[in-house]
Amino acid sequence: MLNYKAILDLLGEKDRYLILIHRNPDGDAIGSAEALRILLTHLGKEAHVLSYDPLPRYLSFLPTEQPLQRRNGQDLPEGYTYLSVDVAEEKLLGFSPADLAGGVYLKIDHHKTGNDFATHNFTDPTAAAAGEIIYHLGREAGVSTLDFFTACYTAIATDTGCFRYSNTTEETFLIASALLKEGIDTKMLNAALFESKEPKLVRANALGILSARFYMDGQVALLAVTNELRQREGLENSHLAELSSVLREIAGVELSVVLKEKEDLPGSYRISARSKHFFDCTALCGAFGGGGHARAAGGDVQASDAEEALSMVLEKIKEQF
Ligand SMILES: [Mn+2]
Repeated sequence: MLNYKAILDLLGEKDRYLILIHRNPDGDAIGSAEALRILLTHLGKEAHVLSYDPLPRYLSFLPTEQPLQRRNGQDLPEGYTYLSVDVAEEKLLGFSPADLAGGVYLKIDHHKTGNDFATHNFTDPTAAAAGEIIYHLGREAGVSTLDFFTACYTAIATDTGCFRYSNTTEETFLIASALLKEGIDTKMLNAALFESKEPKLVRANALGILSARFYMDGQVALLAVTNELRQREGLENSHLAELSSVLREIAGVELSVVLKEKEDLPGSYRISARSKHFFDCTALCGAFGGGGHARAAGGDVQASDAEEALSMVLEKIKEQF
């Protein structure tokens, strides 16, 4: 198993890097990738973040350099070594293996499930966010800029739901304390990350709460978002990001599952599962070819319509609950 020093040695061996993140990037994806980019620049390397999807607007305040995106199917820039952060499985990159000449050199992740798709792989499932790992790497490398600490905070605060979710550990608070000592502006950051919701996202949350179905004495909340609903309401993926955690916030709900029909693949639904205390979301999502964390996981289900998709998932929940 690699340690921080060994990872820095590996990073020392190449000169030009592209940092890959997962599709529909969240605060940990962009925060940890931006922090790693700053770290690599500190080491004298050339580095850029490369994202398949655009950043959600609420995160656009963060990067000091906006991520690269492939335009109109053109080839990716040549001569770079690929790294990935916060990506559990290769298919979440969006880019195909054929796109990524030479493959991924180093994978840094914190998901409990996933596969070692890179030449070198470092996964710490005890880290609340990939940003915790990059924070330690940065300390080891002597990075001390405010931009670096701000990116780390964004990663950690978002993946822990502002230090509320069960992945939050003593270590998480110790890092957060150190970041505050470094002078990051938590007032500005928390307002930008948690109190700057787009009206459409709030509307999607409201619609979700009103149309969710509850089972097993209210312990299970299920919701399907169809392409028809998306079009009618003009909702983008980023507007649907909070649905599963919003449903989990309801008293008595142990498990919330949201099925989102894929815009580019009608009849295929992305499963987003969240649990509060005990239900293992990786087991549920594992039954649908996915994975993640015990309290938050994802998968995919194919069905002829939303009703069928919901009943397939509900059946599996009843087996496992
Ligand atoms: Mn993460």
